[in-house]
Amino acid sequence: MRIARAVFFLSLMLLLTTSFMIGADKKKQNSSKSVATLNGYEPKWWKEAVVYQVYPRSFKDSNGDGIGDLPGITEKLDYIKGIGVNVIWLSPHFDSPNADNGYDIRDYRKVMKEFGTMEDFDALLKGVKQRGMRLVLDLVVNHTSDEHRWFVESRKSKDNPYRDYYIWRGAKDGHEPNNWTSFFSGSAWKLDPATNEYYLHLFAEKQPDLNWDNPKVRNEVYDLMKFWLDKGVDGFRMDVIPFISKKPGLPDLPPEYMNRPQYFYTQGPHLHEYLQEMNKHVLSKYDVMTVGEAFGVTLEGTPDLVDERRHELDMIFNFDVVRIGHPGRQWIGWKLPDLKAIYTQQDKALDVHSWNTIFMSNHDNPRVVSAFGDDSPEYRVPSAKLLATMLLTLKGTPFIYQGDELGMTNYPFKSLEDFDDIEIKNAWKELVETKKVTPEEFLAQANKVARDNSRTPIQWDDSANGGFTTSAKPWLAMNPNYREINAKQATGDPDSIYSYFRKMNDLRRSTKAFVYGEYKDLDPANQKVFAYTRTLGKEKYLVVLNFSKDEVSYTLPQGMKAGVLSLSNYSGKEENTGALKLKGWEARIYKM
Ligand code: TEU
Ligand code: CA
Repeated sequence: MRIARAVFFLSLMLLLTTSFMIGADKKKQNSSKSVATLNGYEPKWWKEAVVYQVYPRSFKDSNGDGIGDLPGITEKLDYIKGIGVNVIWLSPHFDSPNADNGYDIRDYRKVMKEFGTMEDFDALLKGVKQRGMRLVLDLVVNHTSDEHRWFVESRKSKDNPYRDYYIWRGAKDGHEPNNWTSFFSGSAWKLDPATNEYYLHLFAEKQPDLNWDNPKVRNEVYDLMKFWLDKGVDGFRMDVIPFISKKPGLPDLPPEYMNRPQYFYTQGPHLHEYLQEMNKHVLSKYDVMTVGEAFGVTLEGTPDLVDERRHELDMIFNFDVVRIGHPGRQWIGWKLPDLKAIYTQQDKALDVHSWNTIFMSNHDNPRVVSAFGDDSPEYRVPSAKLLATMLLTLKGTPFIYQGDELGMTNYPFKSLEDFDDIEIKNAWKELVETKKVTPEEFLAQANKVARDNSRTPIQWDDSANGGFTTSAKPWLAMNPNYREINAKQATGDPDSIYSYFRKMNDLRRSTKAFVYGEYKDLDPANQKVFAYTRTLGKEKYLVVLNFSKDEVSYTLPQGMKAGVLSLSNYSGKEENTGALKLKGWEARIYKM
């Protein structure tokens, strides 16, 4: 008995010491862990990913009500996979009264009824995973819908337990508490009759801003994030996340910010503290990716959000490129050297501890081929392929917006009735109804910059309403060019933009230099040609893009020779020399 007990204790001791030693060993390994880096970067799946943004309302209608829905997306997952992408970012699919197409959320744990049910969501997630892809959701937590339960309570009385979930102020000298403006026209304050106080809304009146200084609000957000992460989603795109912390005392916008208030709204003192808290409580516990929509964040301010040692976000969307042609409301156009300069500045501003995104379009901006390429019948296809080449070879995680793989174009808007978007409708009231701008001028501008340009439904085939819906009336009119430009044509044509995206993605997937390689602009001042190299160790690629419809003879600088042609958007012969004859909108990739 005694011996048995002694043996038992001895073996227990032995077990404890060995497991302690294993533990100690593990710790040691961790502290001195040296991950093999690539060009100094720590490899991560989300750095190597290519993301495809789905705007559910416009993707595919499965039940004939004219509105895209989740089963519609599930039905088309092979189409998405066929582009060669491996992450899907889903624009908001949560319960919403749709004042701003789902960016006004009524219930974060419910699926928008027009889009389907939670079972439909689970089926979508399962389908994404089965195909080896990942799903990222849109986290819209700077504001909620005014129909959210929290706001319904909050507005009831000054002593309601939810009052402090939002930002309420009394009038100042008989008017709004300060001069802040809403991005959707007018004041950012709305007087609420129930308590005779104003609430803050940086976007629509139906989008009251949450009060992030209230720890209860922050915990609610962390809980809802966990709800979706525990279902197995792979991260979040975070809507206007730098606006969550407001400047104490809510001071007036200084005059120099009146036309660019986003640069003021991002200056709240607790932004980084809240993001680090979110990381600690939620994100650090999952292997997920985060991308912050950083409207109003400068390049200098970017590392503070994305430097991996700070544990805030993985990457952000910087607006410099997407807004180069329309920094304000007006379309002013853009010049190639300025576009190149932005990429160089971004590369310089971020070191190996930070990561960038590359995107040129989304649901808030015009179509990529209309804004950056040439959407005329002659050059639409080559220029869309050239843009795909650039998007997938610059340094940063690329984001493709739905329909860009088909070369979908801006919409020919003819009257106010053609629009759905609250931003443009409010702008019409502000500018046309007050006679500041004529209807003709307004429409000419809207045709260039309006958000609805990119929100028209996906053109699936050449049948009625492009096969998007069996309803006679899609929620937003189809672009009439669906008879020529559609997925049925594109998926069956080896020379289509869609097929080119797939080839380009195949090349990128097998070429780490396009992900981690050093970036160098060879010829920053050239007005027509964008030529750059991506170098990772001995692997070096040259990308040459002719951003014009003119034929260009381009001599590579410093006696450089092009190398072996890897991919081109024209079926031309290889020119392994230092002098290249480029056709209009020709794009070439060489292995050097
Ligand atoms: O966008 C905010 C934003 O930064 C702008 O692009 C905005 O859309 C507008 O054009 C400014 O003039 C995000 C969403 O992407 C957008 O769809 C929402 O409307 C907005 O936030 C509010 O949630
Ligand atoms: Ca539907």
